[in-house]
Amino acid sequence: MTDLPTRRSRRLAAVSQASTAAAHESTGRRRDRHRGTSVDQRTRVMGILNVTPDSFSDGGLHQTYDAAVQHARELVAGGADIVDVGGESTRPGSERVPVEVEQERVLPVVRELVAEGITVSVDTMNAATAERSVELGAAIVNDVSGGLADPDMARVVRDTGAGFVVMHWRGHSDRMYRNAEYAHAVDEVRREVELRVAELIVLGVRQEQVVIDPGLGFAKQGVQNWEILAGYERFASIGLPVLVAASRKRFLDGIGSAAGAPPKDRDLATAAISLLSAERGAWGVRVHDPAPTRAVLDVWDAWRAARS
Ligand code: PMM
Repeated sequence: MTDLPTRRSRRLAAVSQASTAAAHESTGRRRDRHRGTSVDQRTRVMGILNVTPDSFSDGGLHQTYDAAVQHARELVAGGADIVDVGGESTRPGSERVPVEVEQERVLPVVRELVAEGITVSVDTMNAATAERSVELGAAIVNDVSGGLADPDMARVVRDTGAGFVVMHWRGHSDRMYRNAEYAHAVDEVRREVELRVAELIVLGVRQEQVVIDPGLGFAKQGVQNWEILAGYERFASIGLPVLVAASRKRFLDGIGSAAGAPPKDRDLATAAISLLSAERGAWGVRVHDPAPTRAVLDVWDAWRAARS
């Protein structure tokens, strides 16, 4: 932490201490026993709460405060360890929403969930939203741009000490697929993630704060997503915890469900990816419906517990 003199900075420093502890608690990590690829820790289930009118799978379903809080409780009842609250859709082609609108959507919900003792992550590309959310008690900032969309994000993460999900990103949703060109997707995504983390470390973010995410569906088309999943170990070998966020994404269409079926029919395929990710030691999986994922992870836990 830097030594900052203002009242606001002192408040941030207090938040920082609390949220660093919470982030380490929720990441299950301590500096001395951090192992990105270990399989002896439980994979966390991050339940998705989109307080948006237009997210690809659950847009409009949890748009009011009451509906959002209710759904968060359902996510926890279904087995979520963390609730990831977002107020801006990143679906392909979506436009940015004003930061005030995003904050009106997410901040009251973050406040309430924290008050209910739920571990909260805030899904935002805006530093101001991240900062307010952490002040309200969010433990983790989940930024699909890995801090690239807002030049102030690294400072907020550094000063608050929050956990930071750094996703692979090649630009905003309006040009997402134009950027999906790779000679070798795994090598290039890995290199870009590693570079982004190195930049963040230079900006003062601590390695212990970071979880990496290869960004399935973001500037990746069809089979490129499968290549990324099949290359899981290459991402894990960066040495940082990995979040896998495949839930209901388009590349799952027709696998475990009929081709063209609605996104919510992809939960079985999502759960299979959760299991394969857990088996490889993923830090967490981000899902719309925690129940099927929780079920397969419980099976995995029971399987491991019986090992002699
Ligand atoms: N995908 C979406 C939103 N946030 N965050 C992370 N870390 N990784 C993702 O792949 C990701 C994300 C896409 O929209 P959704 O909220 O409906 O899944």
